[in-house]
Amino acid sequence: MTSNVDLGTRVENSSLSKDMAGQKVTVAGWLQDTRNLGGIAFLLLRDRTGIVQITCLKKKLGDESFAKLTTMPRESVLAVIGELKLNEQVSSGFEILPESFELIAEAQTPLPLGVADKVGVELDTRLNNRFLDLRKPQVLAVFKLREILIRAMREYLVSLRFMEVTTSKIVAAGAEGGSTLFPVEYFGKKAYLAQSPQLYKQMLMGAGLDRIYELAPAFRAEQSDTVRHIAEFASLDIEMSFIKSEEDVMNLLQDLMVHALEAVLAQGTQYLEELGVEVSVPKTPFPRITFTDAVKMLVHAGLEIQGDLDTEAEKRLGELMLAQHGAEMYFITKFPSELKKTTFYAMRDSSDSELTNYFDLDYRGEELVSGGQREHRLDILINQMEDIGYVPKDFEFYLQAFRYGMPPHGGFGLGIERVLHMMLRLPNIRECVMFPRDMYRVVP
Ligand code: AMO
Repeated sequence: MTSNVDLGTRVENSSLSKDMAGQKVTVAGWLQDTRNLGGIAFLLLRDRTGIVQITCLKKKLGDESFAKLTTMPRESVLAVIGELKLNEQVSSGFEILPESFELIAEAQTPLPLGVADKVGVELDTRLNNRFLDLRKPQVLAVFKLREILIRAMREYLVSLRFMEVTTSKIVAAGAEGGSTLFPVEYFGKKAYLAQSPQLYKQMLMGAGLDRIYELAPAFRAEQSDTVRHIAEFASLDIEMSFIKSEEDVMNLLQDLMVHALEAVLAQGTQYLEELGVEVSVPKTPFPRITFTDAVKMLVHAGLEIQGDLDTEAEKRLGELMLAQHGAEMYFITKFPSELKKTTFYAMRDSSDSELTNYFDLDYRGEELVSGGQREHRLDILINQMEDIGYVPKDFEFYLQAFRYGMPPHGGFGLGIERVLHMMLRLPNIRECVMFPRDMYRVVP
């Protein structure tokens, strides 16, 4: 009874319904499970949209076909043509009775990773077998939500007439400090993978593009192995001109976050349920706390703070902001100049040069975004570079853009995986990348 099934007529599992009772349908997917009771067997066939039950009757199929269908290894690819029949005992209310089928690709045994099994598996094993891991609905859910989040962010920026740009990821100079640069052999010259599009997005303000955004990979040779750092992340970068202060950037950012989370709630219910997480949309305006006040709050809570906030301090601040302000998302503003030294492009506060017009956006104790107002006055920018020992000549391609009319501007860089990490309360940021890169992993 095996036949060549016409896959062109295939219906996705989520498109099947009780209304189709009596119709002949073609379905195809991966064999998740087989339960053989002798004269009758139940197969679960999964595609990206869901699972359908295939009920095989030995009497109807004949011994040979029945044996073939019911002994296929799990996760093999199978196509079935059969009648959709109502059956109240099945959770969907229907099943398919096969008339013909085709084993398209048999899976080898044993599987390196169970797809349907509920047993916990180490993240490393899952990542080593990511193509199988991604067959699990709860893993796919993360990437469905990632897609919804990104689409909503794009939509929002486009609605405000931001133009999408793509800048080069092979660069001659780093913008975010030398310690996390990946060197690249570039036709006998020294080059690096871009840590961020920082210098280019500013140059585009000099080009008069006014409002731009880019969603692209950013590369950081992070030496520390943590649950919130990866070596390649998706960075949503924006830059806007003619701002009065960093407040304009923060206002845009908070509205962007609200729009994105609203979209996740509206379009992603099924995936949030799959993951068992609840997401709430924060109210605007997000609380703003200066860096200095954040330190005071933490010291009051018994922490010792020297210099920047470390992971523990950030986490604690997240708890305090939730307890005292009911806020999951909040801005930390006016970062001290001392802490933003390598950020030579950050504008200093006009009334206190010890402070910058720079902020972070944190979500329950993890940094999602940093940004601020840039220094657009060339002489001050060069001074700030020289202060940290940078040679302005190395950045001439960038500085040129400031010589012929550079408007005041600002922007931010947002880590997409950081948003997902916190929003979905996942234990490790690597769960939010299909094929993550870190100190120890470059395959698959
Ligand atoms: P910054 O270096 O703070 O700022 O990076 C911006 C945001 O990028 C994300 N991020 C990371 N995510 C995962 N793994 C990493 N290793 C990693 N490193 C950074 C974080 C962070 O908040 N040019 C500035 C932005 C700007 O001012 O426009 C910049 O890159 O979410």
